[in-house]
Amino acid sequence: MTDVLQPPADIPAHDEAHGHDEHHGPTGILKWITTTDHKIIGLSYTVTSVIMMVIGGFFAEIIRAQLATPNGHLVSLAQYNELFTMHGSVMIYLFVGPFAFGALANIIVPIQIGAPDMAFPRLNALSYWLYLTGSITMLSGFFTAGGAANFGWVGYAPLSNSLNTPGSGADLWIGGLLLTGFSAIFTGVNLCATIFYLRAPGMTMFRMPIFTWNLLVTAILILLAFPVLTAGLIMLYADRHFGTHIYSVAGGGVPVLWQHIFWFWGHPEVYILALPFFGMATEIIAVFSRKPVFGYKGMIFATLSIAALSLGVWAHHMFTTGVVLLPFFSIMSLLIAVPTGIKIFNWIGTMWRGQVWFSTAMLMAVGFVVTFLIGGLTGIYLASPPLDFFTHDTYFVVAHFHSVVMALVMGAMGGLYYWGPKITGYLLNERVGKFQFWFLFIGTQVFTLPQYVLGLKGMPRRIAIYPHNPEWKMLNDWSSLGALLIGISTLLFVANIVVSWKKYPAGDNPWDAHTLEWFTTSPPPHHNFYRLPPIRSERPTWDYNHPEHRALGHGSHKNEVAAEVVHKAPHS
Ligand code: HEM
Ligand SMILES: [Cu+2]
Repeated sequence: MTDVLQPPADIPAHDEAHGHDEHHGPTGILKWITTTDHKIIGLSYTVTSVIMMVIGGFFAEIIRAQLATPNGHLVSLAQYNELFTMHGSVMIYLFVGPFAFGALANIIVPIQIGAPDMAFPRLNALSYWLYLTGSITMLSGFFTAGGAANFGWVGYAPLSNSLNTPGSGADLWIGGLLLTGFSAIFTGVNLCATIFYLRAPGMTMFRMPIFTWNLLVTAILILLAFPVLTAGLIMLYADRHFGTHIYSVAGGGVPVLWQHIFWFWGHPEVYILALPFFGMATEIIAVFSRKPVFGYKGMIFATLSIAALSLGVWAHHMFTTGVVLLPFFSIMSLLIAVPTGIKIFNWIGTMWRGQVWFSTAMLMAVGFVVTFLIGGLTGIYLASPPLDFFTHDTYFVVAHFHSVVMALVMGAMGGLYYWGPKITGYLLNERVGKFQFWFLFIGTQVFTLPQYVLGLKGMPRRIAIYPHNPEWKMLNDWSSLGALLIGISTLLFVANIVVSWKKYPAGDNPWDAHTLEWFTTSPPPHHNFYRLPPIRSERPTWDYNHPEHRALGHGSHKNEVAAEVVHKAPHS
């Protein structure tokens, strides 16, 4: 058998075609608006979501500046409510999610499984445009007379009804969420269809890269969770404008129903946000330890059980409401620690006795694991009702979820350093990258660790001033300093893009990586591949480049014949 699948005669050989776009049609801005190429859509997602991160981060810096003194006057109390609401909303709804399953997944999943594009390229384009318009809709609340939404990113009833929050900023928040919600649902459909139906010959389910596996599970969670939020938002809108009383006691409704609906989406959402980065960290750690993933199947089953459990823990956000079964939701929440622990051990196992190369991407991945571990361990405390009663609505909670979400920021940066060169064709500067990492990592701990103590001392969340507790100032100052360091890390990232602009050509496979996206060119051609290597394990590119190591891979050699087929784009 041949070692490389040769292109059929009608596909140009890889060198001649490199750099040319064989796709006919509009150019420039029209090309961008009409494109259905998953890589260009993914790049649009990347740029938009990173801008959202900068906007959300800007709000955060204002919040931290306000809290640096006990009686700050930087913003009014009303503006403060808008700021923390929109900070949380922008970060969760408009940055992390779209970055994970819109940007990274869109660009990487089809290439990792040897597909020419997503299964439904036009639906994919629609997802992006819904996301962009939804984001603009939500942010436009700032330009209305009453200001942006101000009831927290969770929009609890009855605070969010038309009596307590009359303005149109709240309606724009609901409208923006409906649009981005549909965007996410369509992406979920697309990812499932792509992964189930467009895998290249030889790419069996248990040879799929862990990143793709995690995105499959993420997509299924999206399909289970997001429609519930969408329904809840429509009911909220009806309560506000059509005279229904679904969430209001006055008309016989139940306010706490909103919390059930919101968190039935909201807790799986935590894993919708995190699983893509788990997958990404798994790949980066394996590549930069120059070893296969330790416990490949164990990782997959851990992901599946995390996803299953995550659907049954929503009421751990509602322990203090008094209307949920505490032991059940507590035990279910604690159980999630088991598969998560398996992952942590597998990551350590992957690095164990490997030749570890601490590139920026690897530092970000390890920073992700360490910081997520801090967030996960403090989550175990919160999953215990008596301890949660003590810390509910304090800065302990703010600290817990910022350990988690700042880990995701490190994950996002790891993804950009690792996969960015594949899609742009150029590497980022490693020295600036390492500075960025250390500012981000140290900044994160300086920002969150004092907040745990503040929470135990009783500082409530969502307060703009604390004039009667000047003793909280010192820890708040540390936290604000951490926020400043994080802000500097973001500036270093922007600076790195500027100084590295088209400077360091990446080549096809700068990291000597494992999976199919590293077999094709950087950036890949219009339909991703001119040829594919035989797929005999979950590391086809590595197998191809290191024939001497092939026996170390997973999977058997039984299906070699299947890989003989040339994978060809179905349409053009
Ligand atoms: C520079 C980094 C960040 C800083 C300095 C920061 C700061 C803050 C602060 C001080 C609060 C508490 C506001 C209050 O309760 O009065 C807050 C709330 C929040 N943050 Fe962040 N944050 C950062 C990054 C993130 C990221 C990356 C995410 C999510 C991906 C995020 C999500 C949230 C959410 C959901 C809330 C709760 C908002 C609410 O209470 O309604 N933050 N942030
Ligand atoms: Cu939760």
